[in-house]
Amino acid sequence: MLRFVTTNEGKLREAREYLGADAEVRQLDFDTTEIQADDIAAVAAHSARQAYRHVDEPVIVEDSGLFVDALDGFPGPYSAYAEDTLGIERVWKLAEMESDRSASFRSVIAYCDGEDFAATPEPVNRERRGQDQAADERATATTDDQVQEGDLPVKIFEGYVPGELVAPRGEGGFGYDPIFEHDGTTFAEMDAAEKNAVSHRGRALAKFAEWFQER
Ligand code: ITT
Ligand code: NA
Repeated sequence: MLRFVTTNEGKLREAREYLGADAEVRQLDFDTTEIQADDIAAVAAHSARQAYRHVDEPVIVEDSGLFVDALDGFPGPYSAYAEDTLGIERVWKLAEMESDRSASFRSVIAYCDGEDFAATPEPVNRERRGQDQAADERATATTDDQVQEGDLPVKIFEGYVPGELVAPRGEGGFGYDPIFEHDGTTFAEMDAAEKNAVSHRGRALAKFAEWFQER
């Protein structure tokens, strides 16, 4: 059993869709103090430690964000705040003024169960789900497989998906999905399985699931 610390139903639905067969995922609606940082991995790791200390059971935290290239990565780590304050229509309006509307979603899953992962062998033969392996590797090069010294160890899994901002289309998904287009389709026009096959969260979940099964 695995606790997914989140207040976001959309994230939970996608994690269950993905991990359903491998692990029972239970929501832990525990409000961790989300530290303000430029690095979503640091935010996720901090929350995972805090949640693990609170429940004393294996936990995952997922921190994610939308990064708009022409806006120097805004809203990035402030994506939830920008969604609440501006709303996705106005984030789209900001991007609409730019000629380059490329953007990406990034996801970081932080796992903590109080144990040290140093002795755990890395999985070999990674099965790739979704395309764009190069982009995936670019994204993982930064923060993959961190083990923090001197604090509760946290294992980090990262996922990335490139796309483009567009005027809102589609009814599915959550958050910024209606304005994020990947290969001609917005995330809000995909069902959960289709989105997981290509999304930032799906990629991070794929890495996590592969590692977690070995455990
Ligand atoms: P928890 O922290 O409780 O898990 P949250 O919604 O606050 O939930 P984050 O702090 O990670 O999550 O903020 C992520 C923001 O990015 C939030 O506004 C989401 O709606 C948005 N977001 C993340 N993944 C997304 C996705 O797959 N599709 C659309 N929007 C997404
Ligand atoms: Na949050």
